[in-house]
Amino acid sequence: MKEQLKSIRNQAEAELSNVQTIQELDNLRVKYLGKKGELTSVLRGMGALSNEERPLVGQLANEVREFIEGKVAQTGKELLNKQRFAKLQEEVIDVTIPGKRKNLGKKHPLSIVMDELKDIFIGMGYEIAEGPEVELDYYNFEALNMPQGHPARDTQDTFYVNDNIVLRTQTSPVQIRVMKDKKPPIKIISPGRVYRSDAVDATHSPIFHQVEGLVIDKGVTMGDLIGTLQVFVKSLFGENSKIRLRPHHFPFTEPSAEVDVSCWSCGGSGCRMCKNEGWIEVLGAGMVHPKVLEECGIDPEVYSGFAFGIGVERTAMGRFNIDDLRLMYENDIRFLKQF
Ligand code: 2NL
Repeated sequence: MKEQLKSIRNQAEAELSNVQTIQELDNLRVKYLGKKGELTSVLRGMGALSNEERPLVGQLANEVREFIEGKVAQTGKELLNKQRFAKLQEEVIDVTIPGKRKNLGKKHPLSIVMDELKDIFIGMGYEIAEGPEVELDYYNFEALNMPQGHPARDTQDTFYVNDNIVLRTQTSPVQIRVMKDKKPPIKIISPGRVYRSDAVDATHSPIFHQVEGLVIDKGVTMGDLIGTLQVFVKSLFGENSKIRLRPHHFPFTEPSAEVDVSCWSCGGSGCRMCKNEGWIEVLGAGMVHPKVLEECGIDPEVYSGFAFGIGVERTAMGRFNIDDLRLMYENDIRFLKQF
């Protein structure tokens, strides 16, 4: 029996030293130490031993058991360590590798100016009105006192979808729709994209942006228009800015004016920015033509109003000193990053 125990011990030691996985280890533990294991079955035979031999064999059996238990525990620890180490190796992170830089976009200069314009007029109590970019000829021209064959139509090279439908050449049709829809008082701006069949160059694009404004109420005068434009220009170009109105003609306003702002670069003394004029044209405006009011169901004997149109591209080019309109539409991040 002593020989048997010793051979169990040696066999267990040999097998345990080859163990690769926790599962294998567990199988060996059961094989040697379990209730039906090899050691137990040897101990079962101890009854047949003499009284002298029994304690000796018992002691040896205990030693072998303790030896195997120790080996199992130690092998278990080693396996666990090995596993952990392998996992750590797998998960190694090289903190010295350069990171991937996120390419953050920037607000487009047109959006910056568009948002500023909206903020200024919202601050003065205006509401924002929107409408279709594909518009009926009626709203884009007829209702604005430009009937078929009117010479002013020629200055707005239009994209026609068919005889009755155009891409809007200004955002005025939005205002026509509001006037037909609601009773005065009306105080709105209509920001948005407009279209003209122009060839592309440094100052022209077939797509551009406008913010038009419209105020209709009893007793609205040219003085209200001028005061509004003064507040607007000071907010956008600075407290010291002044405006100058030059008589002009639009079919949809009477009287009409082109509006200049004192040069934001030199303050009016003359420089490159204003081509030595001291003034820069920023918008057109006027008192809404009685025919336009009438066409929209508003009695010109009771109500009056003013309207104005601001070119967003032109304003942004002035504000940011951009000399070529095409830069606005090329989406070059090196351009966009500058604002
Ligand atoms: C420009 C400046 C302007 C208007 C737009 C307008 C709108 C209605 C009635 C009357 Cl519904 N007027 N808008 C007025 C004056 C100027 O735009 O340079 N346009 C060609």
